Amino acid sequence: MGIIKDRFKTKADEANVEIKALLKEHGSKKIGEVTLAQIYQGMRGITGLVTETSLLDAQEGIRFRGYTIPELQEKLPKADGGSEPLPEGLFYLMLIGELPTATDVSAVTDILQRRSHVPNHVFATIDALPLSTHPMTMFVVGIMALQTESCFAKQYAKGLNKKDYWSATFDDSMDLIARLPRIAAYIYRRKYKNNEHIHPDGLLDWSGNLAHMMGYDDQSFHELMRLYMTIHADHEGGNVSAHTTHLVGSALGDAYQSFAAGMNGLAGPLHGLANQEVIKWIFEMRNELGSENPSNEQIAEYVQKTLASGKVVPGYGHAVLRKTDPRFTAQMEFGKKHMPDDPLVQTVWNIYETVPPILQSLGKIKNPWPNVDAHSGALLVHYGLVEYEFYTVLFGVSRALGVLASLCWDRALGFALERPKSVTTQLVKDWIAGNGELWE
Ligand code: NMX
Ligand code: MLT
Repeated sequence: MGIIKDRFKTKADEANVEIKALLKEHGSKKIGEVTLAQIYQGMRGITGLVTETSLLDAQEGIRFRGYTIPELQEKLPKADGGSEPLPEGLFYLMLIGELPTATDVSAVTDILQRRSHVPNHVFATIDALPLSTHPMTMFVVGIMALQTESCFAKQYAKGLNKKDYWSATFDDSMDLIARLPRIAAYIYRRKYKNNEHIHPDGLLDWSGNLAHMMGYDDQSFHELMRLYMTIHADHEGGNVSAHTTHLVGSALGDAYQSFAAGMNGLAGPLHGLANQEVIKWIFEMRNELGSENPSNEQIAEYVQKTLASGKVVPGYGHAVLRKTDPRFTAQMEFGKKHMPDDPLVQTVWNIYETVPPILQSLGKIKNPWPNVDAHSGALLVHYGLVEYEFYTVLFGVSRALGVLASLCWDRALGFALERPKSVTTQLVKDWIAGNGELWE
């Protein structure tokens, strides 16, 4: 086994012993109550999953293995001459549970470079789709075409011992993460750059290489990609993409099937597609107003119009967070450092001043503050990446780091098939009338 895989196995063995003892002693303790409203309203606030890689605090935002985003920016190793963390380091942290050294990060980068070959049939499968296909559809199709390479599926078909599930899942996860930048860049160049492709550069880091293959070699864009791939990687286990990956994996779907399912979840406009929706919404507002610099009053009017037409204001609100998303703040800091005078970035900041009081005044929105998607597109547009339908693919490449690290943990900890109980409204009515129960 490789050094990273050995370390993962040691950590997983320790965790298994610890969790067994914990459940033996405390397994029957109650952790909360569930109201009827919660089961009709998206299971908000019901603790029902264990995800080791990160934890979300409603006020403070995400912590990856205990570290906030500013702490990651300070503590994780950087590329030579760079100041943003290398996402390979965050992957190591999520997988192993300890901060990596620069040598550990190089080891991850080396593994990902060595495993990055994408077989030709994957490109041919993507090529079979019409050019008008949404990039997220191409991405999912590409991932599923790659499923032919699954070690887990092949080994399971031959007869795989339960104790070895984690090992094949680990190999699949590494392979898949290594190959995603090539698939994403292929989709980008095929759809938007005349199908003219750029070879990978074996000397670059994982996200630097993605930027390079897409055709962006500005060092400050490489820095943006490193930050982008770090902050989008994980958001604990209950979000749609993480939860879906975990759910499909719980039926022993391999990493390709599980991640592709998660990516279909990310492609929804209330989840990852919101990053394209934000820029589309701002471009439409600028078009309608005929101005690149709408005033706060004009923005407020446009927001009211959006709400009056029964649409959400994209990039605002969150199912768990109750404050400005620290991922928004990290991107705002990047904007202040690299492009403080960019009119689109300034518009994003003006929207930040304008939208929260309006949403707050409606009285029903639990979080009027911006989430990660409110800012990301404007930074990409600054570097010329204006094709906003592609943005969710970038989110997806990053999200692989968190959900696949988690999938490795799911298999290593022997997590069970996920199968919650559902009920009918008739059963609810019977229960209210005093007949029967809603639980077993
Ligand atoms: N604009 C307009 N209305 C909103 C917004 C918003 N940004 N956010 C919430 N609401 C509405 C929501 O639709 C619901 O209305 P109704 O009762 O009529 O159905 C009401 O406010 C209460 O919703 P909440 O409980 O505050 O939010 P919930 O947890 O249901 O939904 C989101 C969370 C993220 C789905 C919601 O805030 C939203 O639709 N935001 C815009 C889309 C977005 O930015 N999504 C990206 C999330 C981050 N990500 O990357 O995944
Ligand atoms: C995410 O990054 O997954 C989103 O913020 C959505 C969520 O956490 O529910």
